[in-house]
Amino acid sequence: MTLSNNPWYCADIIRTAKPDFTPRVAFILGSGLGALADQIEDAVAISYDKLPGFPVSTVHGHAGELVLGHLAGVPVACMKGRGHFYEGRGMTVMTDAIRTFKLLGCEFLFSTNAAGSLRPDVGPGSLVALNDHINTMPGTPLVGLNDERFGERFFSLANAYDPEARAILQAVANEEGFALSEGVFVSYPGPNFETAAEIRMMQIIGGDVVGMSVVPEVISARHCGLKVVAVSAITNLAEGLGDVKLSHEQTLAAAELSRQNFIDLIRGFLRKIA
Ligand code: R1P
Repeated sequence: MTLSNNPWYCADIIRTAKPDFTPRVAFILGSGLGALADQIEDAVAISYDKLPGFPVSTVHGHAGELVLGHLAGVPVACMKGRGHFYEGRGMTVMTDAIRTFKLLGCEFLFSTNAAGSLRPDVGPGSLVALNDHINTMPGTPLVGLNDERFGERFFSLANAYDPEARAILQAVANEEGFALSEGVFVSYPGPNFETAAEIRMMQIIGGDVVGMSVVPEVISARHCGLKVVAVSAITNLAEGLGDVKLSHEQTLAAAELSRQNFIDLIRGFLRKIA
């Protein structure tokens, strides 16, 4: 078993593509949420196939491009699309990308995703700031040799979703005049959607939203000391709670419902940390 040097290689490629640029926030844009990247100023885009370890996408709605530039005055690195456990690269699917952001000097990982709601009162079009997670995926990305260059073998996930950043998000939503729920994310391996019985279990164990991403990158980010912020765009009530037939097309279409609030929330967050 060997340790990956991909993050150093990718960091060099990125520094060459955009010299004298230190991103402060690394974004991961989930299904149907890529439009935010179109607002980045002085943008330089790099295809994931030029960045070893970055997950070339096999999922519609995940462009597979890293965009570097400024958003609301803050230097950002923005992944238009992510890799998922179910695409076959295991729980480490996002680890090299996250570590590249650490090497580049990022302070925050801002993870976004399209998710199902476990709460009938939080419907499609809602945004939920994540405050914790329950991992039902098989394992974690840190199984195997520990890479001491990034973090310690054993580490805490207490307050993994940065409380100060969540307070900033609430302040922005308040100012913008929309509701921002907070909740616990349940990770599901996918690619099939959850059964109604699994959804009932997730409600019982304390989940608020469910999706097939987020947790691999969040665990990798906390291991190397990045602050984590995460927001789910609710695209549907989870199986058994609503009438909509679940499909990826439905996910992509319903992600549009929260588009403006999503963009306003993120721009407002960046303005407040600038
Ligand atoms: C299902 O439509 C897909 O959308 C979500 C689910 O996790 C799944 O991959 O994608 P993101 O989590 O990448 O937003």
